[in-house]
Amino acid sequence: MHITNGMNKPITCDIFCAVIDNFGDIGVCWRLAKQLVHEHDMTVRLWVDDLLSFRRLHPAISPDMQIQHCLGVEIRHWNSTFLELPFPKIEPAQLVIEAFACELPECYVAAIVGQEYKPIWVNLEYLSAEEWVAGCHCLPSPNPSLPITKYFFFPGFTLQTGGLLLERDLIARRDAFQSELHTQAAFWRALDVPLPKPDEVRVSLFCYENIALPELFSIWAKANIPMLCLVPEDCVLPQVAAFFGRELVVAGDTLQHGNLEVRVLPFIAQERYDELLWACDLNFVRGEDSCVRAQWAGKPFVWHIYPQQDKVHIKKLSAFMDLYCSGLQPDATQALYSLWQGWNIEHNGGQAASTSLKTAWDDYWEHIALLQRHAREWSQHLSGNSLVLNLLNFVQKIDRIGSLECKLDLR
Ligand code: TRH
Repeated sequence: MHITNGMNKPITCDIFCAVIDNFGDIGVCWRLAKQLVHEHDMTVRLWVDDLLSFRRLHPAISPDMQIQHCLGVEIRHWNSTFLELPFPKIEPAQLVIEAFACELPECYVAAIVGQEYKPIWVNLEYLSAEEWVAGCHCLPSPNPSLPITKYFFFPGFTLQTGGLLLERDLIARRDAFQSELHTQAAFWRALDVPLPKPDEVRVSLFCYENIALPELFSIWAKANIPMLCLVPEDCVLPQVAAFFGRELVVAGDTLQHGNLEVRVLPFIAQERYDELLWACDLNFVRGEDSCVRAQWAGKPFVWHIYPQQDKVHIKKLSAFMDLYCSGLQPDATQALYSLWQGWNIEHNGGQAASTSLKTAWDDYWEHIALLQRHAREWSQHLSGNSLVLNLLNFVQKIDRIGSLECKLDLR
């Protein structure tokens, strides 16, 4: 029988994050940790195996420290195998979050099992708009050999899922930023980027290497309006350099071709990246976390999906486009599909796009006012479904139900 600790609301939490690649895993875990501390007064330990990636999102992180404290969160360097340090003997927290099915240390699991009052153990899953998610959200997974159960918790876009990470004050901060020209001006000045010209289109571009990128740049170079494209320093820079016939580009560089100006930005701290998304007319984003943040920005965006094995991502992309476009006018929907499919062409199972990228871009831009309105309404629509509130409600529910957990629908 699962014995829980009869808590009203958990007070302590351990979050485990193994960074597979890039920044999405730690990006999500860091947001979650901060929200639990700042909005729910919890004591959070965040176990991360890659402090160098973490430091790019939050420059105050020191990559060499086993234990450090940042913005109220205790950060532990986990799995530092090169130092051959064993996992410390600690008492598990009341709420244990394993991010994206990373494997918890054996001795930590043994410590969970050894507790008289067992923690609630949740596996926080990747985000997907696919329908099956609603059926799996909150399902228990009893351990085959140990007297402990973990629960699947799926973020998502509908009320049948766990919702999305959204800080309590984010929408208000976004609205203030977007309505205050002097705040935006200060933001651009701090990035050493000139203020927007009246007729200019300002785009942020965060993507994986993408075979469609040179073509998109050519289209923008021939556009009849000035296009300013801001590219954060990351893996796409060699492609940017190649387009401009350069060996190398680095943060601070400005490159011009026709009506396209590209400015390379440094990789900025996570909070500032939100502001970049709020300040641009259009955002190209990727993976998971930047895609969610682009939705909170209430601005039109184009998603470069993270490629997965067995082409799972193709269904994921379609499921999201279907959901996002429900309620959007058919012409604008078609324009969005064409551009997103063109942008994800190499991940699209080899399927050729039905329209050229040039036509897709022109159609998209023709509908930009509608897409802008839709983006705003979409962010409003999503904002009532907070992942952290759902998670804490769920944890309290399990705790109340206790031993009946395996038989009940806990959603
Ligand atoms: O970096 P990503 O591609 O990350 C992930 C991981 O690859 C992960 O393994 C995979 O499963 C997932 O994608 C789907 O993209 P993502 O998720 O958008 O994360 C980027 C993070 O970096 C996000 O928190 C925003 C942040 N960021 C900054 O803080 N500053 C910046 O300048 C930029 C461009 C991004």
